[in-house]
Amino acid sequence: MTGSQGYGSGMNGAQALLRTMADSGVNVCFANPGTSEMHFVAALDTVPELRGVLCLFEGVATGAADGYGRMTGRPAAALLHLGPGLANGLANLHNARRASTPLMAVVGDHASHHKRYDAPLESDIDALARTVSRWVRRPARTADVGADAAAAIAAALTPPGGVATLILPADVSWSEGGEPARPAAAKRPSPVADDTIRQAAAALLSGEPCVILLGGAALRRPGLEAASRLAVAGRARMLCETFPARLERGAGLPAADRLAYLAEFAAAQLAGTRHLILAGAPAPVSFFAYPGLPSSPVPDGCEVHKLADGTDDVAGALAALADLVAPDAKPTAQQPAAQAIPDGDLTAETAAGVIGALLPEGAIVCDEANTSGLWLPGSTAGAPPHDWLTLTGGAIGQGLPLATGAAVACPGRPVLALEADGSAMYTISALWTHAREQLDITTVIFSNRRYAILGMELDRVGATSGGDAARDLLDLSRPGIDFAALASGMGVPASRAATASELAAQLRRALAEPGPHLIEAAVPPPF
Ligand SMILES: Cc1ncc(C[n+]2csc(CCOP(=O)(O)OP(=O)(O)O)c2C)c(N)n1
Repeated sequence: MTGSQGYGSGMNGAQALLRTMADSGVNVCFANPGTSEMHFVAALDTVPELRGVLCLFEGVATGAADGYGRMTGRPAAALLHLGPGLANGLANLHNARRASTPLMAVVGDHASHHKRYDAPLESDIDALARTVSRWVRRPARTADVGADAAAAIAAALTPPGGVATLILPADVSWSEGGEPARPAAAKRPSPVADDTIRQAAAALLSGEPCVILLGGAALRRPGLEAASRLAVAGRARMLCETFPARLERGAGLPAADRLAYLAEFAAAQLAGTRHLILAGAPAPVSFFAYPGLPSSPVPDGCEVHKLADGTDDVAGALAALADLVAPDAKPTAQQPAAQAIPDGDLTAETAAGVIGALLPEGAIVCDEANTSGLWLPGSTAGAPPHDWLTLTGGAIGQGLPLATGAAVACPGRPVLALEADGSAMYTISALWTHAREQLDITTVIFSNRRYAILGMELDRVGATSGGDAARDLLDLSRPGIDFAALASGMGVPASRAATASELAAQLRRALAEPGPHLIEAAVPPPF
């Protein structure tokens, strides 16, 4: 049989699926299973190369698979229970889609003959899956499961990467006749046409103000260094997309400022630009519409050139462009900057100072600090080299799950989850998985007891009549949330810091000890 590896008979659909996944390099499954996935669960014992990681909410499983995919470039699986399980996982699948993360969602469904009875968990799984997936398939026969799984993994890996969803009917899973399949070849990024590179070169040589906007794969060292050559030669300023999936930064790497979240600030960063060259980033747009403000921060009269998108070899295109217009330029490197540990009151700014001073080499930072994160880019710029992962799709509740997946992906590296309190509460049960798997994750909760950003947005959208009732809906102080108690209740050692020096002492200790920790940093809202 095509694709069969000669395992012979005696395998059910689930066993063929797991065998295919492991053979195709899917080695981790973040799971929250139910009855329809029991054969998948049972098959884990027959395929030891596939590690199951239990998550207590589907949004944790999907966010963890996102973090894993961002750090390895390979898909993890998220195992979800029918439509409601998928629905619980959708927000973080949305973030994964925005991050272009390779990810395989496996959603169990009722047995084919059971569907027409409209049992309580019956729903339109395919429709839900399509909102976030680039590929959706439900094998109709057990013999197809292996080949469909291999196709799903290839689809997830097709540049720039995305979510592929395999919907697995219970009877297809439990029936005998499964056929494992060989890995299907995934496409590679395409080389950028010479003409496109020449057009970008002409813009850079025009003498008019140019900005090169970097995103996706351009934010790793080779892309950053090629873009830096353009900047050094005075051909363009380099900027980074607002919410990168994974940005390599710190001492020894070229520094790229991120385009601001607030449209007015982004417009100021782009003011006067005549050529905006997109290298792995989409054209920038304002996160929201505001009365009287434009949706795009790109100035009038600025020409937008697409050098490369996520399907292209963006680093190769940047290097070719640099060879054309900046042949002798060498990339710059951010100098190490030793930070003094700040003293006194704990604020978002002093907390950022502490984190900048103590950030260990090779750290993976999962940044969902929201308004408390304003000072982090500055305070960590000269820290030892690290990766910075952000909230790509704006759906909060991502940081703790993302850290879970990053830590599973990179067991030798320290992971720092920098979390705003409101966002942390969406997927707080991720802490239980941090403890269960003994992941080396230090979580810092910026406990400002508000939805602070929404207080600002209330004014910015012109909802000025907002009074006490409106402000009350953005308040998290009644009752105050005791994050240290929540964490220790889930097996994560925790503490609370009320001053900058307490934060420094607790962070030092947490980073020095293996395994998970949580520090609740009591900070006032920045505005
Ligand atoms: C899934 C999802 N639900 C709701 C929102 C709307 N929202 C945006 S920011 C925010 C509150 C953020 O508060 P917190 O995480 O505490 O950060 P802070 O603004 O205080 O820094 C909410 C509810 C969202 N972005 N995503």
